[in-house]
Amino acid sequence: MNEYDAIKAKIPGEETGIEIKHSICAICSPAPHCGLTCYVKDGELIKVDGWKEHPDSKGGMCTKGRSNREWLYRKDRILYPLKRVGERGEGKFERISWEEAYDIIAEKLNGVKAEYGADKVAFYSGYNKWYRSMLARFAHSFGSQSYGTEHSSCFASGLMAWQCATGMEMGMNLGAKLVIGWACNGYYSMYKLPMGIEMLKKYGMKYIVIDPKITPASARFADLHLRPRLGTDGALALTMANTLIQNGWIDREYISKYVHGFEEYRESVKDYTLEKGEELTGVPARDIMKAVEMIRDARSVSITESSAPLAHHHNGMQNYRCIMSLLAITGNIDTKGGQSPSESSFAERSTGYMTGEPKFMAETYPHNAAKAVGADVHPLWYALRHDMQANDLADNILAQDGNSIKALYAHGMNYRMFAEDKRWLEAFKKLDFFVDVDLFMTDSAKWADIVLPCCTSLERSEFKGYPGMYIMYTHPVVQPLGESKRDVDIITELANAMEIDDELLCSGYENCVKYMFKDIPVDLDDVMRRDGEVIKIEGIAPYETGTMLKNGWPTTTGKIELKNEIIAAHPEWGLDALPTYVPPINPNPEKYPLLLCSGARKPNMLHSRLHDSPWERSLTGDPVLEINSVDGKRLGIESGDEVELTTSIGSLVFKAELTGTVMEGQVNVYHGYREKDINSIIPYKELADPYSGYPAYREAYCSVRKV
Ligand SMILES: Nc1nc2c(c(=O)[nH]1)N[C@H]1C(S)=C(S)[C@@H](COP(=O)(O)OP(=O)(O)OC[C@H]3O[C@@H](n4cnc5c(=O)[nH]c(N)nc54)[C@H](O)[C@@H]3O)O[C@H]1N2
Ligand SMILES: Nc1nc2c(c(=O)[nH]1)N[C@H]1C(S)=C(S)[C@@H](COP(=O)(O)OP(=O)(O)OC[C@H]3O[C@@H](n4cnc5c(=O)[nH]c(N)nc54)[C@H](O)[C@@H]3O)O[C@H]1N2
Ligand SMILES: [Mo]
Repeated sequence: MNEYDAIKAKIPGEETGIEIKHSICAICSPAPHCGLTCYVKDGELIKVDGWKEHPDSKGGMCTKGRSNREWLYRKDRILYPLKRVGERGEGKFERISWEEAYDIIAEKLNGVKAEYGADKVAFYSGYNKWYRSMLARFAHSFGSQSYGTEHSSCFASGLMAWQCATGMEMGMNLGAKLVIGWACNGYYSMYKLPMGIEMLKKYGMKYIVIDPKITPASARFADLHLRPRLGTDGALALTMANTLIQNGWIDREYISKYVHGFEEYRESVKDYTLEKGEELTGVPARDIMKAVEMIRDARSVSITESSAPLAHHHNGMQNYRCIMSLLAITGNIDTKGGQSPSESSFAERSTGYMTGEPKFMAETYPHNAAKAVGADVHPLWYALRHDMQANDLADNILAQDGNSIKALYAHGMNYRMFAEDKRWLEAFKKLDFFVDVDLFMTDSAKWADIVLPCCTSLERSEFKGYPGMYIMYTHPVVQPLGESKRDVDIITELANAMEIDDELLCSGYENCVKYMFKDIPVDLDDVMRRDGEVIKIEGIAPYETGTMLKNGWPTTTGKIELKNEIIAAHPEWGLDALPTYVPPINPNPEKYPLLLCSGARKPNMLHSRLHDSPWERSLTGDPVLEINSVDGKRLGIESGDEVELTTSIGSLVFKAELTGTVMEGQVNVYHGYREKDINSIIPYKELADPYSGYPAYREAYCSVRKV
């Protein structure tokens, strides 16, 4: 018996002094937030495990979850409020009290408001989701529309595509007979998804993988694996659509009843023959046909939602619309087994019950203030999201004109998540004032004037909803380290110090959540008392398939729009109202013959988060550049060689790894490494998606040579 099993065998037992408590892992955010069983001795977390009784994660846990103890006690945790004493970026700070920190921030932000207007302060959140409703309301009640998040690069583009089609958020349906894993490798990015699919495949579900890379998903359960060149998915989808239409394998009745713009769409796709599809995507025509036949033969079809890989392209949002239009013409939206409505109900998770969170965030929105940053550059983003496209913030600051943001208040700012990220360091220098709230003294926090310490999910109380009508309220497993506080308390206390005219916000997180839940049949005081329990909310009827089809969609026409009427009404935007395809842009094909995909997920790492956790880092390994063996040989490169990767804005040196999993003509690099910061050489503006404003992290053209 090893030491841990020996301790476990004794639990529960007074002689060990070990307490068992439950919490959630917030390293991935918002989903899956797996339940944790925590072992605590003398106030210290000694071990975490999966929480078997948790209705959503059921004891499951990945290595990232396993590293929660290391994450909690990381050496670079910020323990006290800090004030900059050196130059910006130098990382020299002195400890101050919370009162002093709030006084300084209140004076500075209210000062910018008095001198330049509230709209000259931007509010930003990185990947974390749980406090966002409070941060958004804080920005709005202060008077600024420029509240933005990591959604500027993640998730919202797909949502915008659905907003164009159905006016609302939609989700994959695992009840489908055929699921298309379109740019999805859940084994690395969301371990519960492949577990479900493996089970459903035993009952006859068919699965198509569409991914240039060979992945565990393509190897383990693809009945068919199509490998388009990066960013050509739109052309593939339109070819499939045209083939379905030409052969009459579409649902005419469904289209005539529920779909708007079919005739124009049909006309626009008619040149996408199988031959043209093969030429544009590299997928053999016979394989495209096989996929089309599988769609024809399936009683129901659903497609995985893509937050990132499909969206991170110049034609990202449109590619996504092209893909989802396949479901509209085959009658697979809001029908049994088809894509179904899946609105985020609380803290960006779809739970089955709809809270008043959107109202809470929107009701103090300053409609008369200057438009959010990015509204002029990415008007569709602004029309559908109404907030800041954070990718445009650096250039807005650097412009130093009458529209430039003067102060930035951020929770979890990580400048390296943005393409062409060096712009941000220049922009930080130009700001009058910058506050960052983080767990760790990150390379971005070093540029702030005031750095505030927040605490982890293990040190805080938080409401969390799960699919299946669940709700829970966590209790701290250990006391917050140093003087760190919950993000939501920092926002509340600051709102009070700034004398923000918003009584509800100033009354604190628990009151705000009660307000959001006021129409839900659950007693939140009772939920708060029940430590370590996940509670099922009774008395809400689940969504009935077909309701939206029957009642009409929240689009201009009330139908599923193949032709989007919001875009059609704004010809000055220069955007297509139909789902259209534009190939990846190559500024110089001779100089840059290879396509670069940066950021496909890897187990054991999450964005910038775990590279400084020694155990996780040991599992992750050092940065490499993956290149197809044929290309490698042609370029005289062996595995382990140093190679220089060059894009139109810069170069980085990597160790090469020759592989058969990456397609010829492409290379793959992982993001998140500070020492090989791939976003420092990915151009932003010239490749950005004009619809969503997303960077093309997955289709920058490049060259590779041995050094
Ligand atoms: N090249 C390339 N770039 C990418 C991507 C890609 O695929 N390729 N993916 C994009 C996508 S999809 C995403 S989602 C983004 C993610 O990018 P980011 O939003 O930058 O994500 P993280 O680095 O995980 O987290 C940001 C910060 O939040 C801090 N943090 C962690 N927990 C808390 C907390 O509870 N409170 C506070 N206040 N801070 C906390 C972390 O320490 C970190 O400094 O990256 C994008 N960038
Ligand atoms: N371990 C781990 N898990 C994570 C994260 C993490 O950083 N680490 N991040 C989380 C976040 S914020 C997100 S957004 C999700 C993303 O999770 P996923 O949506 O699964 O995204 P990726 O793993 O980036 O990409 C999935 C596959 O898409 C393929 N792909 C890339 N570009 C294209 C393309 O143009 N066309 C097609 N057809 N395929 C393409 C890649 O080769 C890859 O195999 O993961 C979440 N889960
Ligand atoms: Mo993401």
